[in-house]
Order: sequence, then structure tokens, then C-alpha cells
Amino acid sequence: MGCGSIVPIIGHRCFNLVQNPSFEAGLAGWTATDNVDTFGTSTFEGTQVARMGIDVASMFQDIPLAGTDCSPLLLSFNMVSQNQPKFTVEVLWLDSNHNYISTGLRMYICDETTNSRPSDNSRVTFFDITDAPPAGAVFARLLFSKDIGFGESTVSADQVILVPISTINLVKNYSFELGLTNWTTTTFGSNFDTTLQGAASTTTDSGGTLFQDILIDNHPANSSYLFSFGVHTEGDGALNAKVLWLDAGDNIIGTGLEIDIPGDTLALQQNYLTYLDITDPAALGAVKARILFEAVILGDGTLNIDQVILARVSTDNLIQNPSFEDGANGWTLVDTGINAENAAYEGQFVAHVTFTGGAFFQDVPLDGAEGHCYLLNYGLKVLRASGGGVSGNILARVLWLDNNGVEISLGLSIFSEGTANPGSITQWLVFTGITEPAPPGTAAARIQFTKPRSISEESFVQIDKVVFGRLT
Ligand SMILES: [Ca+2]
Ligand SMILES: [Ca+2]
Repeated sequence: MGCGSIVPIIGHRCFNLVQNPSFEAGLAGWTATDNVDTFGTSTFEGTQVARMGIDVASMFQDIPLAGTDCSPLLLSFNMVSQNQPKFTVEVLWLDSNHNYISTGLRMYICDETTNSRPSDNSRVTFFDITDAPPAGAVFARLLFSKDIGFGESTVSADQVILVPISTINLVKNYSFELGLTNWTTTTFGSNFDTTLQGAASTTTDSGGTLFQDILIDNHPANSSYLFSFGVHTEGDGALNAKVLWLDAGDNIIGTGLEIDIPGDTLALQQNYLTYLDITDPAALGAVKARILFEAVILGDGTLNIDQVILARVSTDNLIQNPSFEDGANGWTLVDTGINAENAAYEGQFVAHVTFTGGAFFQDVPLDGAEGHCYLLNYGLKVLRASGGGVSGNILARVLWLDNNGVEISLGLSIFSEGTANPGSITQWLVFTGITEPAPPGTAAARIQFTKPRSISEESFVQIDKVVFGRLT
């Protein structure tokens, strides 16, 4: 029994397949944890993270594929390190006896990629997609492995997600491991130094455009696509990323999404910042999706892009006014402001909650939601005044509502710890969660964020660019 054969019906498993994904139960569910412990400092989600020590360290979990339709799997996790040595993350396909069949995914994270810069908050959220499980695959082994390090060498991982998605990554040479093969540009070059994943990225010190056209004419009309990438700058660089729809004559006939990233945002991040978004449905007659990056460099600066993902999903982003560029439109605000910011996660505006606490939410009507799971993704920024103590927490929740607006049950709860850098330099943290399947009678999802009162009057929390949609 396995992929490619008839498997017993056990119900559709569209939710996060990882057991104990945020290490709230210590290392329960994780096997063969070598030199791994859980810690309550540097938490990203909830109260604990897995921390791998100075020597070699590894941990894995074998995840049954039953009920996943043998779809490819979207992988996400967050890391922060001290003196990070070489690090690999693998998804291996196993047979029913847990014997290796083939490799679904292997990420290589170069030394120091996830080091805390300058303090405790420059964390990196990674995304990747496996290939389709081969015939006979019964388990996916998710394996994290750390090389021996030097000094205070620790790697902390949190909020691990492995979830079915409709297709593999459709981008060719998506991580620039072959330089600019399959990409079109006159101003971007190859880079083998500052990478997010693998041994190479692409870089520009003069700005300009970089694009790749991807055939989508074999997909259902009006499909939506998940789009993700990582971007890093030194000096002053801004980036605009788009997915455009092209007809058979390569004419642009529509825009699927646009992500506008201010230079100040990237300058303050001091590391790769990742983005995940979902396009509008493809325009009628669309034959290709064009991924287009437009970089602007002012003065001395370099900008790197790595790990570009485009995969078909089952809905568009269902959030109205997801990046607060249209003010409060679509949202209900309780003691929450919409602030103009030079360093928004996306665009110019963010939702801002002060130290006194506050909340905001949006009810998203859903059609035929029963049995389906949804992805939630957002950017979070926390300012914690020096000596202000842990004060940047925010609770993100998805609640299922019936057609009278009455709460049926909880679909997802993310406790964003927001381990903020004390002082004025703050980075964006990228959170992702997958809901449970929506229960019978679900007519809407309430996406809500609630921040308790903080101790320090200087602290605040900002949320920007909220994504909510179905992967399968
Ligand atoms: Ca790469
Ligand atoms: Ca925004």
C-alpha cells in the first residue's frame, strides 16, 4: 500500500501533518533526537522551541501520507541560530517498512544564514515544496540535521509545517543553483555568497528586472497560485515583485498580485526576509504566469533574491485589503490603528497595536468549506523597549462561523511570541499556520488578532500582509 496504489479511505488530511509542530510538548512525536532539547528562550511560536546543541545534532519525524492524495508537500519552518554551521533539511519518501525510496526535498542552509543579527530577532522563515511522492511511498521522513559548530553554536527551529499542496514548485532553477539559467535579465548576476538556500542566489547592484515565464495552460482556467521568495539587501535596495498573466502572444493581460517592499524594510531586516502570497485567479485566456522582480538600488547597495516558488493552489487570497493599503476597509478595529510606515512588511501601511492592547478581525465568507483546510500567513513586527520584558505577544486565531455568524469552533491558534530585539531596531517575523478542516455548517472564517496589554509603554506590535487561502 502506498502512493500509486489503492489506499484505504481514512478521510482527507489537508491539515499540518507534523505532530507537535511547535514543540509545545517538548520533543514528543520527534524520533531519534540527537543533541536536541527544548527551550523557552528565542521562542517563535508558543512557549518552546527545539534547540540543537554545539556538536552534530539531528531530529526526524516519519509522517504517514495516507489521506493526502499523494500530493506534493509544502514545507515551512522558522530558524534562529548562534554561529550556525552547515544545516540540512530533508523530506525522504519511505515505504511501509520505513525503508528509503527516494528524496522528495533537500534544503542546504549555508553557514551563518540564520544567525541572530544583531540580536535575538533576525529569524528566517523558510518555504519549499517537495516533488510528488513516488509509487509505494507510505511515509515522509522530515529530517533536520546540523553540522558540528564552534563556540556557542546553537540552532533553534520552531513552527514546522508539512502540508499537502496542489502542485510541485513550477519555477525552473528556482533557487539559482544554476546561475541565471531559465531567467531573463540584463542586470542581475550570479552570487555564491549570500544565499537563503543552496549554494547560490541572484544579485544586483544596479537594480533592474528579472523574470521567468511559466506555462500554466495545462491547469484549470482561473487557477490561483502560491508565490514565495526571499530577498536580502545590503545598503539601500527596494523590490517590487509581481505575478503577471500572459496570453498566447506573450501580451500581458492582467496582474495576479503585486508585492511592494520598501528599502527601509530590507535595510532594517539585516538578513533574508521571506514572502508568501496567493494570486488572484488567472485572467481568462492566460497561458503563462510571469514572475517579475523589479529592484531599485539607490547609491551603494546590493539586493539578493533566492528560493522562488510558484505552485497552483485552490483559492485566491480571501482576505479583503490584506496589506492595509486601503486603511481599515474590510477590517473591524478595536483599539488598533492603521499606521503609515517607512518599513512596512508590504506597501506603506500596517495595523498597529500599542502597549495598552487591542484587537482587529475580518470575517471571510467561505463557499463549500467543509472538510477543507486553509493557510494563514502574516508579517509581525514587535518593538520591545529595552528592559521592557516580554511584551510583544499577539494571538492570531481562525474561528469557524455558521451562517448566523455564531462561532462553531477554533480552526487555528498561533501564539506569536515575537522575541523582539530590545531597542529601536526591529525586524519582521513571518508566521504561517494551517487550520484544521472546517466543520459542517461553516459559512465564514473569522481571522482575528488580539494583543494583551504590555508592561512597557514603548512597546508595540504591527501586523501586515495577511494571507488566507486553500492549498488543496
Ligand atoms: Ca539558492
Ligand atoms: Ca501593508
